Amino acid sequence: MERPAEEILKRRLSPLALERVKSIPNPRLHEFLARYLELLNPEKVYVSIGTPEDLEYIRKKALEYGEEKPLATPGHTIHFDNYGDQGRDKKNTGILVPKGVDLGPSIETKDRDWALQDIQEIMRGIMTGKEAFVSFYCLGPANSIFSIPCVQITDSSYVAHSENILYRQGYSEFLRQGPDARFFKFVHSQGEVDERKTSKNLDKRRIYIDLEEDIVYSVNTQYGGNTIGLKKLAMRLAIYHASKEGWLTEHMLVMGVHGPGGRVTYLTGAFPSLCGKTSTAMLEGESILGDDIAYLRKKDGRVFAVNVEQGMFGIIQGINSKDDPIQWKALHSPGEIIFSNVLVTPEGKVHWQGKDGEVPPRGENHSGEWWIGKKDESGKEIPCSHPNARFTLSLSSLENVDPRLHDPQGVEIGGVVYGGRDSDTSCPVEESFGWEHGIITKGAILESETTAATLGKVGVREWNPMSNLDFLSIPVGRYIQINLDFGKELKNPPRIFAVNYFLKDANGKFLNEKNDKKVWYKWMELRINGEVGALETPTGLIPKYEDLKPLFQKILNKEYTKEEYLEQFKVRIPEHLAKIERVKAIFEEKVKDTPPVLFEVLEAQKRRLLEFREKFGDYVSPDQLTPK
Ligand code: SPV
Ligand code: MN
Repeated sequence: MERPAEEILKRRLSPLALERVKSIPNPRLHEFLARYLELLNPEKVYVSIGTPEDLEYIRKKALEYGEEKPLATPGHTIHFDNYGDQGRDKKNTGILVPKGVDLGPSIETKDRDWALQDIQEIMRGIMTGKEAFVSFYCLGPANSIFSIPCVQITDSSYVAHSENILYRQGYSEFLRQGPDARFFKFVHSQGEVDERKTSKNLDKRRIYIDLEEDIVYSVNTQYGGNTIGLKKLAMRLAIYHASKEGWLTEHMLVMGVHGPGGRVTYLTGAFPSLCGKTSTAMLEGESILGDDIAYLRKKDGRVFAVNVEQGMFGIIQGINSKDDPIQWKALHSPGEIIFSNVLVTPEGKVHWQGKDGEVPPRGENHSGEWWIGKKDESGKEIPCSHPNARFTLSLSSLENVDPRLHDPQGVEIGGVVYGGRDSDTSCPVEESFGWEHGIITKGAILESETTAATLGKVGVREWNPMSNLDFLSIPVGRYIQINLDFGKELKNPPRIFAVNYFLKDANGKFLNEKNDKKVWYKWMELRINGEVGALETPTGLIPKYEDLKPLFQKILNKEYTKEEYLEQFKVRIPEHLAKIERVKAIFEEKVKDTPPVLFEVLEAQKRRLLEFREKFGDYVSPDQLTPK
């Protein structure tokens, strides 16, 4: 260890903590810890290497410091975020860029010199009198080409506890990779807290991502999406590196879809937040590898994916015993779960919007003491739980966890799915004509109606390429080009599909039930394995009624009528044309370096739609389509 890092660490760490840190043969790690412990000035530092005692210590501290409270079920705790800190803060989250670098208008950036000074000022001495936790993790399975070691400093025992559930421990990965390790660094402080132990100084909330040093700073916030370093903060760093090295970091679930004869076909799926990603990954009868973030790499002309995480920070709104039996069971069993921003009754039971049973008349929720009918400052009724309320648990506590979750090779991907919240344009499931067509028309032009996962207005249609716009750290045009290039030189590229769970009729009623998606995944599995045909539309390939009907019968024990099918799968030409015009304008005005092929593919799609309209009118029934 170089001085003065050694001197600082000696002064700041206990002999055991120092020994743990010094055992990692990486001077850059020592310097990082020394630099930030000095700046933050905690009263004491706990260095966790992920032993059972370390994990227990952090669990206990979360209770002792009041960031979590115990619930009636053993192992369950509740954490509240500040009423104004219930989602990702897009405005105050920025990629730090040197002068002259422009990532385009869709990506929030901050001038690097200014931001570093700003954050250092906010963070100087912010942990005075507090305990800091230093933990080591690994993104992706250990011992693998995917592995990225990470180190986190935080003064929030809730954040450290959450990370212990959500991520693989990484101390041994630091030891294995030694001085050459490329590692990510996270510095978080919740800042001053109020009497409810929630971050108080939200006006000084900052989340800054420094690509140059692979450091993310987060301060004066507790909400997981702003603070859990390895989640969406690491994602920006990983996207940057992946873009230079020819692999992909995606906002994607990874799941095994179980086909006939015990066959398992692995799919990844990208959905904006609060659009059914977790419920898809948790479909009954299938197996889950991950519900949020995937790394994808190519090997021997094939695509392999891993889950970056090993736990779930899932949305709890709407979870009920009928639609979500596995989550329901896990959420009602003893074991380690952190609930956040749900209602807690005086008996220590939890309730959330859409849960079975009656809403309890009173309790504590994200707004403090709560009773039915309570209104916020603007006179709006406060629901029993926040729509972005969450639960944190380990995937190992789920009965449907896929046995290959920790496979260092990853799983070979047969299909990639894109889906958004779209009330009037796309049909429930459609395959693209190929990789390029899929990346462009299913991924790059994806739109979705906004949700409560980010602060701001809900229900506004927004363009969200690959559901990844919030997390991009490179220009959008380049990101799309990298996705297009990734499909080159593949022996049998994964099929690309679009799904839409949110299609509505003219009266605003959903055309599908929540569980109909089970059938779409079985159909995709059969398509990937060449076992069903399809009908060709101007925008892709849709299922035939005769293939869906028996699947509905078998999987859902449901009579699927021809009328339902025709309504759900009709080609909505005016809406598709309008969408092309909307997104073309965005690409022309807001995206630098759009790959020219994007415009060509959209033009060709527009031509096909116009020809179709000429022949069949505005709305085309699947009965009029040609089998393929
Ligand atoms: C999302 O919002 O996409 C999430 C939760 O998965 S967060 O950690 O806030 O990103
Ligand atoms: Mn997410």
